[in-house]
Amino acid sequence: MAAALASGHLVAALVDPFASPFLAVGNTAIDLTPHPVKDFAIRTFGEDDKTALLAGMAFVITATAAVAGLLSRRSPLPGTVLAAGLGAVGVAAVLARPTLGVTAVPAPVTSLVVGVVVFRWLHRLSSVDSRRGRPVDWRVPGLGRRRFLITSTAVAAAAGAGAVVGQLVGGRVDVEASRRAIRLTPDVAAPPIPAGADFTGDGTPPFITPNADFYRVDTALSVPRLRAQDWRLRVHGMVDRELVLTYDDLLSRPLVERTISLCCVSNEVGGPYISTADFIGVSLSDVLAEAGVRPGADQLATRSADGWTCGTPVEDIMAPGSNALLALGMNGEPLPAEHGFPVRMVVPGLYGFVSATKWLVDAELTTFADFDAYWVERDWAQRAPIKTMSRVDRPKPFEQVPAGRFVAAGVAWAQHRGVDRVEVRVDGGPWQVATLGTEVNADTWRMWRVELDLPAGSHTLEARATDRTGRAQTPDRAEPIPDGASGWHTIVFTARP
Ligand SMILES: Nc1nc2c(c(=O)[nH]1)N[C@H]1C(S)=C(S)[C@@H](COP(=O)(O)O)O[C@H]1N2
Ligand SMILES: [Mo]
Repeated sequence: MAAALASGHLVAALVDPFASPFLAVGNTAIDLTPHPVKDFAIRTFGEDDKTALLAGMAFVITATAAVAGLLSRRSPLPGTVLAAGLGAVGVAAVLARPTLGVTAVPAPVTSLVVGVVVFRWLHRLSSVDSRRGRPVDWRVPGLGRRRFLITSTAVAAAAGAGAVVGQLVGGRVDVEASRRAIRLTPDVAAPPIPAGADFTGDGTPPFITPNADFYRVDTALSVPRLRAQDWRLRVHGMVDRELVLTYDDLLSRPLVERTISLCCVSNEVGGPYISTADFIGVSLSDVLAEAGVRPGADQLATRSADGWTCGTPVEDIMAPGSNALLALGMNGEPLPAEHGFPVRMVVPGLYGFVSATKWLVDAELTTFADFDAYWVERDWAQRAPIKTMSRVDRPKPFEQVPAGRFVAAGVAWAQHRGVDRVEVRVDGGPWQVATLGTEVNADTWRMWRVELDLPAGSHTLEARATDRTGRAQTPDRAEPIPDGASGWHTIVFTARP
């Protein structure tokens, strides 16, 4: 099994790293996973969900191989059938990947052939003592046993080396060199974050999330590796003229910088999947206007280099002041690879799954009637504006705090509408208006703090936000699926005398 997987990985490195049967099977597993299981994985493993999947696959493959070996003590047939069967699964997975064509097939076919041939070879070595022409007697140490053990160890070592070489060769596209060569100087810089925009001393996150801490959510088992100089974006479909844009084309346009909070629809009430950055990019509505959007096109369907798809309402992009960007950078540097280098979309006010395509390579103007994007096919909503929401960061659930004067703090967001008010109440008492951090713009989160006077004992704290349209955050609890969680974040904690 090791030889099969490693040889396929190595050949894939030469054709397309995503053609590695191990990765292709993993990526197909992600796409086929029923959403309750996917939700469970995100909740349980958080951003380590991909490591968990790879470890699980390695375990299943090792266990299957061990069972096949035991079943093959007499005849090589069971192991041969298994090696061919798993090889066929690899071929099927590669053919099912949306971005891989027939040119990728040599990788899983190599795995299949190497798996079968190596298994039969080792099986013969283990069962026939070639010098004496009779079966190896495993109870007696001797040449036959030694030859088998040495050969199989050598095969395992060669497989390990092959996998490492494949990993190195597959990663030869030097994304970091491409990133380092780029300088992004916005023509219109974002205003500096004013003093008093966050309350980090009271427990809120810093206003700008450092790139390394920015939440990450995507279906990519291995991050697509594209160089800026190779990148192209095709804008087509219901347009007057098709466009093909290069990275340099984008750099020659006005670059704007804008502070925007991005958040994920799978965030539970009180969850961590929201972050804020200074995004640098070009106006997406200008690009679409240049292509000429035909009447009736209500959806911009975008696709990433690894075949993920997203559908965004055209009206949200074209509305004056939409601030929709083809983003090239965040927080002063080119996008990190895991956040979509070279180019991603950012549309303030919409959850990421309907707006924030990373590793963007294709944009087609179409209609909602004609095309369902990746998550829509999996029962999530076609349209998903961000719901007005607030989160309590201090106190933490079940925290023990001193009784008396206590400062509770957190964040609220209602991107594109703006946060107007946050209120907090303790033990179902009167709502108390919180002090808001200095507003940065309507597309970002807003921090809040409130001074409480707490008697000793157990308490329940609730928070609710109201946006600039006057709509208060609903107390009605909803699950993230299909269009975002709702309800008040409620914290139970204790004040110690
Ligand atoms: N190519 C691609 N882009 C994607 C996704 C994805 O799975 N693949 N996930 C989307 C979702 S669900 C969210 S919430 C945002 C998250 O962006 P981030 O990882 O930079 O925070 O990216 C969006 N863009
Ligand atoms: Mo998301």
